[in-house]
Amino acid sequence: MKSWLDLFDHFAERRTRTIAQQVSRRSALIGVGRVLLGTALALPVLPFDRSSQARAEGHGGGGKHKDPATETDCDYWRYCAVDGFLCSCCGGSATSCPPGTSPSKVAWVGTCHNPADGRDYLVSYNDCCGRTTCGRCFCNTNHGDRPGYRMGVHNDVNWCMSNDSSVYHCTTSIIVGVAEKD
Ligand code: ABN
Repeated sequence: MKSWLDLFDHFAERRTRTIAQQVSRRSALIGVGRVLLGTALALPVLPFDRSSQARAEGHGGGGKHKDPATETDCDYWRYCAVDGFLCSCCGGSATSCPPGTSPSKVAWVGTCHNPADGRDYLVSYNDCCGRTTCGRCFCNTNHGDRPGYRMGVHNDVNWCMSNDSSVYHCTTSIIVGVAEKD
């Protein structure tokens, strides 16, 4: 008595022989080629979720580089030497303190390159004082910062220290000068 496996083998062999007799090698290869080409063309347009790739390339919220960056993004050019929470995310703007806070009397100053016009700008990073820490959009680019034992060139400092209230809220980035062109 033949088993199911033998019957299946027999059926498969008969089908293969019939197909081999009816279909030429060339048309079989053309068929396989069509299937491969169709797959290659169809797969890239299928609606896959590519958002993680976009985020890795910086087109999302916390990515590397976004072009052009806006004033709530840490990689916005004028934030090149900041250490603090961006006031633009805290109810103020890149250049103004949020309501209920006042700008620090002393500040850290950095030099940042503006890719839009190819010039270098002197940027004053004044802290905004008088309300508890904002906690949004922390940005720690710190270009030009040196270790704490070199106090005059160290930026991890609460610049509200000489205001009436030394409570730190967020940091602004105000252009105070432009470098001469070579
Ligand atoms: N300049 C921002 C800041 C505030 C408090 C402590 C460190 C840094």
